[in-house]
Amino acid sequence: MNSMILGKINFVEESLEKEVKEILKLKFSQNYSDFSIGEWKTCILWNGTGFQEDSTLKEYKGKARPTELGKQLKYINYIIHNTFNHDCIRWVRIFLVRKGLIIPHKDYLELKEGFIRVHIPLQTDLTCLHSEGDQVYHMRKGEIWFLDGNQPHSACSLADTTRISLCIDFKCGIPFEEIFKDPKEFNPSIDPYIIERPYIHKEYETALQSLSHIIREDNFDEILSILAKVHFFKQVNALSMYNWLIDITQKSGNNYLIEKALKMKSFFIGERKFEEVLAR
Ligand code: YCP
Ligand code: CO
Repeated sequence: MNSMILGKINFVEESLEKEVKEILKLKFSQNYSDFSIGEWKTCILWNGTGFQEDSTLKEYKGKARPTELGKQLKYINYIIHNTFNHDCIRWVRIFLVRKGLIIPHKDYLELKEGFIRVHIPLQTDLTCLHSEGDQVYHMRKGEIWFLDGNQPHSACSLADTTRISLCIDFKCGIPFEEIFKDPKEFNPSIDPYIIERPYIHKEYETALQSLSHIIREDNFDEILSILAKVHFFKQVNALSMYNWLIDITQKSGNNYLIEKALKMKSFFIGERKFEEVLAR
């Protein structure tokens, strides 16, 4: 796994709790809803222009500016200013997920080089999981995680917990020490919380393949949702869902669904144009 823990923030519980209440009142953007199933949304706190509506990830020159909503989160801003190297920050966003997930994908396919992406969970519990390739893990509150968006990855909160994560994108091509205000804060010694999963039985996989008898245009999304979740509780790669989906649609004999499955795989892990939105 390329993703790793870079350090930890020791939040003042009371201040964080107050801030989480403020975050839950914010107006979130619908951008990237084609990447998600269930409740998943984002709010832009800092970007290149300071405009709230400037919500499509892109590279730019210069320093990041807080948006109107970003300015309201005083404790988060205090934490960012105290912990990180302001000059290298490009995007600061909140990612919220509840009874939902982000479909396994690669980031930056639509960009030239991408970013160094960091996540810091603000509210979470053990029902909230992340994955990269063959691994599933849980990010604990306050941990500063580097997420390698170039690797296939996914995230979920399948139960009722509202998982709130602070996502900070730094400019590419700098060593991890440099994202911190004080390079000594870089501390890659914390062990990640890895989730062990049971093997997938033959019967289980056969049952998944049998969805070819059930799949239709009107339940495609529900089947997609079943397939995308499997890797969080069975020992398979995050990308297994695409092979299942393509097999299932091929066995169904429905050309429209086959095309849809192929397009989906390509959009999420192959090629994506800037500002392209997947019709779902
Ligand atoms: C991004 N890409 O990298 C978006 C957000 C999923 C995919 C969510 O900013
Ligand atoms: Co991603």
